[in-house]
Amino acid sequence: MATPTRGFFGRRRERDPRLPPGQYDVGNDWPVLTAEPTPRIAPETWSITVDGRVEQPTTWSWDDVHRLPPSEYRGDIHCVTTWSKFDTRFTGVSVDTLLEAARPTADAHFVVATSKTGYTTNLPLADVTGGKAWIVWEFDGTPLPIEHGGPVRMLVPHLYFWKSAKWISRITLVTRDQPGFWEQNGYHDRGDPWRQQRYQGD
Ligand SMILES: Nc1nc2c(c(=O)[nH]1)N[C@H]1C(S)=C(S)[C@@H](COP(=O)(O)O)O[C@H]1N2
Ligand SMILES: [Mo]
Repeated sequence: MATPTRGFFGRRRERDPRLPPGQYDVGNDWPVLTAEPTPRIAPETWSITVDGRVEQPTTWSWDDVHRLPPSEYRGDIHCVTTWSKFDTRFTGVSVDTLLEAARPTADAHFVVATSKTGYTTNLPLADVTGGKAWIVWEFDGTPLPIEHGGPVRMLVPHLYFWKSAKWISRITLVTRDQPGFWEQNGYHDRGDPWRQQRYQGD
């Protein structure tokens, strides 16, 4: 009787430990996922405002953000549509730097990120502080393509990518959680890929 050798069936490839459950490695591709027409925003006309429950509402122009201490993210990103992309490199500034200037008040516990297009997404303040969130204008050392949110997008890579608002224009500090565009349409409120928080109730 022929006995299959261990190697024959045992050679299944090890799952990459960087891959959260239910995700696949998209490789060099970077899918575009946008629920609205892509806006054309000239860097000279772009600005970002941090407002709401802050002591010092502040607006930065394109030139202003470039004068802030630069900060880079190197690592992986995960989309709820099941692709993950490894070893990305984004450059911009840490959201911490913006918040240091605007100074959230003690009752600020959540943020709403708003795009120029009107897209919104909500996050606990704790998910955008402590070196976990950026606004970015470069990908792999080149200007962020407009379909990926250029000139400037938010980047919150430890959560599913719908939390990373493209064409970011405003970060508003609020006392209570305010579900954003996808969160009102069935997506999970927090979106942790390691816990597969895809939809409400997950
Ligand atoms: N302004 C805006 N930001 C957005 C979206 C959008 O439709 N509009 N889509 C979100 C979703 S669902 C995902 S998965 C990512 C996709 O980013 P990408 O197109 O650069 O891959 O952007 C997020 N940010
Ligand atoms: Mo998405």
